[in-house]
Amino acid sequence: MTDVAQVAVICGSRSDLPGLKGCFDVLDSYRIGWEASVISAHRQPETLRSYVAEAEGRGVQVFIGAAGLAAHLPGVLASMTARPVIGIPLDGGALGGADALYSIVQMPPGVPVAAVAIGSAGAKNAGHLAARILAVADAELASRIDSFRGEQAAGAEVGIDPRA
Ligand code: RP5
Repeated sequence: MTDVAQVAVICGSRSDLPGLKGCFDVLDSYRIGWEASVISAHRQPETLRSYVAEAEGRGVQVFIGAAGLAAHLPGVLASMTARPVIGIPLDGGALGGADALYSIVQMPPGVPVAAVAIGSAGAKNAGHLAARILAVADAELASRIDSFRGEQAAGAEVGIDPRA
């Protein structure tokens, strides 16, 4: 794994961290360097702005924002960087994550956020999507993604007995 973080994962609350394990595991599986921070978009907007600028300066290429409830974080991230932003809606309240999903997926035109599924499936897919973005300029990573896809396809194969 590269020591340089290419992906920055930011969540809005410490309580969000357990839901992101799948994202970290997927990034590790592709040997992508990542860093994680807890910064609230609505409680610490200045901290978030400084962090994004510093992260870009260190070489971060893709930002992943994870939040529940009104889930401003991915959209605010997209307002602060021209690099790709992936948003993970977390299931943190009475609306089962639909609130966060709508908030993330309904960004106005010109401020794009790539929304993934609610919860752990989305956390994993955020890692896969970040890998695919980085793989556009990284042939070795692209090859690791191809291997994963091959393994996934093999795992999905079902033996069908034509006589049955
Ligand atoms: C969001 O509100 C966070 O991402 C978290 O999912 C939710 C609750 O935050 P805390 O009350 O734990 O800070 O901003």
